[in-house]
Amino acid sequence: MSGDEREKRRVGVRKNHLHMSRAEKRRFVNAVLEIKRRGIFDQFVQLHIQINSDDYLAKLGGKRIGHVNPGLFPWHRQYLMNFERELQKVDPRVTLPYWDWTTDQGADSPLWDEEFMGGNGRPGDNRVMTGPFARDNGWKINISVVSDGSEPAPVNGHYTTDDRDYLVRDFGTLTPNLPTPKELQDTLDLPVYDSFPWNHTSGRETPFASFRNHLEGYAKFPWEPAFGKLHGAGHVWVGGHMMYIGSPNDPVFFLHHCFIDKLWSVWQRQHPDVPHYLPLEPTLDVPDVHTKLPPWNTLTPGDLTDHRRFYQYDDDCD
Ligand SMILES: [Cu+2]
Repeated sequence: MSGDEREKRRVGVRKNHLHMSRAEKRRFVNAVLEIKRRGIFDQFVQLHIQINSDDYLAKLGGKRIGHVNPGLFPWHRQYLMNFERELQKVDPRVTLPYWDWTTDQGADSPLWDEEFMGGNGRPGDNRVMTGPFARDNGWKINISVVSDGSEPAPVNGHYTTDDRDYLVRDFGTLTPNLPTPKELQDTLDLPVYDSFPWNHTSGRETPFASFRNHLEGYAKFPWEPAFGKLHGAGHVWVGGHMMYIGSPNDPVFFLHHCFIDKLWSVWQRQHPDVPHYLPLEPTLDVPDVHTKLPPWNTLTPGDLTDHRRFYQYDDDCD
């Protein structure tokens, strides 16, 4: 076994949660609970709130790192890898599961089983009552924020604190449908990673030159009904905490973003001959391929483009 192979083995294979054994799912949940107990989980929530708020406030000009800019994929890739490493310090066999919401839809998915993510919020206050992340089972939200209402929540960096200490979900209320395979494929077919002005308006006009913005959900095709598709729709369909910049408070965030991360690699395989990250040259306000991504300042989008350096997906060889 080469050093490379050893490294892969250590980091492991990320699977669709539908293909994980009960034991694998239990180990994942237990590791999440343990890093929550150690205070590490909430550090990830805090970092996401800070970065996402700054990103949204700068959407029309100003430094953006992880959202509404090309850095969406590499920033979240590093964020997820750091999270996965914390889980692996608890249990080296754990890897992040992913949730393919194009085929795995509805409140009856095993995703929402009592032993895994738990279920929807109850009527009225939308408080999650079942599973490991229910307040009564010990999952306490320590850093909860909601959009302050001054702008539409999906792009609002202004927030207020929320004193509810329990996880909230509200399946399908603000958007009844999760994305379809066709909706995803139309976006995967776009051959250009991203384009000027590198924000939530990129790729809105023909020739729709922003895979990133279409997948993030702020651009749509004329035949599609609304903004907020794909990445956005996953957040909004789950509702509750997943709606806001503190969305990592809901552990399903990591399964949702793991699928987003996988989709960057699927898109790369479909478009082998185009740049897999843009911009290539220094560009105002957004990371180019050689920018070390804050706040870690260790890896660049170029370093992060090929996930196989770090881990594998279950269907990488298809
Ligand atoms: Cu995010």
